Amino acid sequence: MSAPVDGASSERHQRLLRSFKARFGVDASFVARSPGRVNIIGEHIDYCGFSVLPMAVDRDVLIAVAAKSVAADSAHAPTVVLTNIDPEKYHDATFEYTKDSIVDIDATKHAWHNYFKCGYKGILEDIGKVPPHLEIMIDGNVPAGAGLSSSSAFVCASALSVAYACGVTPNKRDLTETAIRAERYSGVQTGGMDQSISIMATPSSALLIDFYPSLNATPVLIPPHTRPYKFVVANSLVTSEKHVTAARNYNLRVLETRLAARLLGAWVSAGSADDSVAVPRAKTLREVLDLFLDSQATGLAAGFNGARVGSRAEFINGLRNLEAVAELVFKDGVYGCDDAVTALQEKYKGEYAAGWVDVEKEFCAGIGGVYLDGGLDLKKRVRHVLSEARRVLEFVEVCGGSGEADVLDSLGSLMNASQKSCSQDFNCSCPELDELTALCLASGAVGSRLTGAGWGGCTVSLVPEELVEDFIAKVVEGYYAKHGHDVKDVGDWIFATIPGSGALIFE
Ligand code: NG1
Ligand code: MG
Repeated sequence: MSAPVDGASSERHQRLLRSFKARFGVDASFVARSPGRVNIIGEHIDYCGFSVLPMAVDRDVLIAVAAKSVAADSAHAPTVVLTNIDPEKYHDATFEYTKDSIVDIDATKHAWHNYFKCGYKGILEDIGKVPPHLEIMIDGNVPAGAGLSSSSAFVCASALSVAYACGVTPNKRDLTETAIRAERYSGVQTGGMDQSISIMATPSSALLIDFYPSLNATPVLIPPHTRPYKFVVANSLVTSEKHVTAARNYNLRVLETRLAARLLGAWVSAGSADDSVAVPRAKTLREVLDLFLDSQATGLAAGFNGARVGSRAEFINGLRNLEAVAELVFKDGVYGCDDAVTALQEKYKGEYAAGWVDVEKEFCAGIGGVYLDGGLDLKKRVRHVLSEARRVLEFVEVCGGSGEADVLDSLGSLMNASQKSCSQDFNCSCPELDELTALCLASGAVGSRLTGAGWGGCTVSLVPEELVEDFIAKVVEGYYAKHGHDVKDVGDWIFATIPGSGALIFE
């Protein structure tokens, strides 16, 4: 078993191996790991098909594995014995492989091992192997429900560990695609950001992750040469368990943006000169944008000088124009081209609108039920998504710049604009996150925003390196002490981080 690269994780590594041996009486044959992530900018736009800019953190999920082959003539199905380094908090679980469904996952009853089952089911469907018996011990130190993607780190490490136990080492892209699909078995209509960064991260850089027209990852070096800086993560300590609140939060936003894309797409196509053109059903806002940029049919599209997107600058202008169009289409709640929303809102108001599926199965695929009692505010959601997609590209432009000018303030102001848009247009912040980001800016950060799904969880701040120590002291005093949290654990709540590596196997 090769020791991992840095001191801290090797102590934790050795502790896991010792606990594994004590529990199972044999040595683990390997350890899989996959990290959590911080999203620097690009929130709630991955499931809309737009690019995002996350980086891996040094918190991860470690999975120690021993595999025992199933005798060919054995009547027994392969089993999995799942244990955790903290057995009091996470009780053991055992389950069996079944030929037809591999393993059943009850998304309505959250259990800590559901995420392992997601990875197990997803990878075995894709590699088409019958697994050996598995003895597993898990040690995760990505804080749960904190917006650092503990769930995806868990699913990615699980899928990797099961593939490896079956003698398969999938390439990073295939493993990422599997993990994105697999996590949806947990009941959350996730985008693809978390799994992509967890698996494909490269040390010392963030990744620009594109989902359209296909999955692609480009390392982005955030310029240290202007002023040395750190990204500091600070947890609001408001736990937001997505699988619990999805029907009113996350999944509802997925539905709103999908509906918005549908209406924008229909509106644009409805303007087509040739009425016989079937209205293409746009699935993501990104495809709507391409519809605009490709289509010569509507006067509005002409406003985007109709050319196929060549440069980032043209694409950014296209986003700006589409923001203006969306303001027009979704003004004052009149949906421009389709009163489907009004009808649905009346029909399902206040109920658990599982009824969406009778609207159009393919349209709502994977959404499950959502509560419409909070109403649907498509104009604000679209304004956030399109402006956020533009901010990501502007952030990358600034990073790629010549480097003489001091760019930290430009990067910081893009992060601040993101926080404002998340809070005021996408309504995925909360009072504690609004308070904490404001305090971070008052304590020396040049930029500060919620990171991950929001509704709680962590913030990420861009802090000039010489101010980091003073910054942390001010936030500990002004937030954790003020709210009566016992500051002895503060190291787990607020920490400076640098981009870390992605999924790995240690033998
Ligand atoms: P969190 O909740 O921080 O793991 C979620 C989604 C991402 C993305 C962000 C918002 C899952 C597993 N992850 O991240 O795809 O949509 O919210 O940008 O649902
Ligand atoms: Mg998560």
